[in-house]
Amino acid sequence: MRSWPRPEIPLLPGKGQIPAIHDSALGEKVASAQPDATTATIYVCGITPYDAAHMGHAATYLAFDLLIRAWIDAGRQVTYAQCVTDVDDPLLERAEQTGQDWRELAEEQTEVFRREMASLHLVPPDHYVAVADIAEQIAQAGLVLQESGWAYPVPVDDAGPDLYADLSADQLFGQVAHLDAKTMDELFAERGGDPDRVGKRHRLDPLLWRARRPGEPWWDSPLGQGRPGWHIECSVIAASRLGVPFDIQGGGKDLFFPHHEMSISHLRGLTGVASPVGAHVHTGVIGLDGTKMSKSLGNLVLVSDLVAAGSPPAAIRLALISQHYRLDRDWTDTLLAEATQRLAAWSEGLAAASDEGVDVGEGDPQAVATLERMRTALADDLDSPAAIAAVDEYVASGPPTPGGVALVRGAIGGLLGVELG
Ligand code: 5CA
Ligand code: ZN
Repeated sequence: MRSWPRPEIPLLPGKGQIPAIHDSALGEKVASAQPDATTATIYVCGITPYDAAHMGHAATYLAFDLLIRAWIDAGRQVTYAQCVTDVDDPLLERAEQTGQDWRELAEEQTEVFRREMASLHLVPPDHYVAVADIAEQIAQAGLVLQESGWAYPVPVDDAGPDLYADLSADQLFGQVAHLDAKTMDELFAERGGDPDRVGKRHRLDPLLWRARRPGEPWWDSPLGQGRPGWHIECSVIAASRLGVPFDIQGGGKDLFFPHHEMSISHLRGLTGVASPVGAHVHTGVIGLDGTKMSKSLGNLVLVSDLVAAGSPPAAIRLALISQHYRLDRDWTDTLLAEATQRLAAWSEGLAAASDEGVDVGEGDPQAVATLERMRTALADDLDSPAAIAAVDEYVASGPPTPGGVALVRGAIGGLLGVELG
């Protein structure tokens, strides 16, 4: 489906490094892309579009945007895929409650999200894929899993059957989250699973295909009429748009179990590749007054509301990246006020008027050093606070040269995605 417009990304002199990134499955930093490849590939779990994007969503997508920008700066071609989970219980329930057609609700909220992502200057995915558009392809994948003994039917009265993955087929299951059986069971129940469904072989086995039920959306498919389960959508989109192995599987921390554990397991079943993902990357949780910001709780600060209230998107962006992406942290007015102040200081200190015709960076070793510090910081698990500190110091160090201004403005725009006024 349609993505959003691509922001302009200034090209910088020299070359950045491929970032090391914290792999949450290994618990250590690894190279975020293959050393000898020309491309880098990333799958980031997309939104379930039943409400506008909040600061938690924005922070998560911004983290991966920093990585993509660092890859581009390192000279890589990037292929980026993201889903839209437009066929899912919470969305269907919301549509039911409000009497809105579920497709209309999904399209409306996806459009709000596109606008927000564009206003925050996020690089758009090359493959932006709605589940409703690939339901049949997902069923086909379910059939492949069933034929190879990785999935089994569970009968349904007056319909069906449903199809479930058989996790016992996957010898490597559990290696993303490394959780004990009790915790897996609890998290599975908490996060959309159905441990008590009668007829399953194991409580954790996840749904792949749900047979048509009255009043629910359905598609014709090789598995009969029905709709896709959750985790398999991400496996199918990643495998078909990126191929395996791909470099990064990304999302918020709340997705590491069961979602990423399950979708990687499905990928193994579909492709036979033991390690279909280079690194699992998870972002910290954004909260409000100490509680996770979430659509289901309703404690939201929306990007669109802040922009409507007059906050420049660049300040929102700078506020969200002023802390490290893996930190659980609160969104606060103070954070935004500090970023607004910083943006003003940068814009004033790096006024662009006189940079025309100047060789970028020439005669300003401090600006060149600032760019290198920013690159080094971002190459170390996307340390955006350290990259921002490097700019702060440059701006505070006195009147810069015109060439230095051009270089540092370019670095701020290209690496941090912040455009100065
Ligand atoms: N559609 C699924 C993924 S396939 C989904 O989780 N959708 S979502 O709309 O609930 O979340 C979209 C992304 O935002 C996910 O990566 C999720 O982990 C992340 N996210 C949601 N809430 C927060 C939060 N409070 N802080 C940080 N990230 C969050
Ligand atoms: Zn996902």
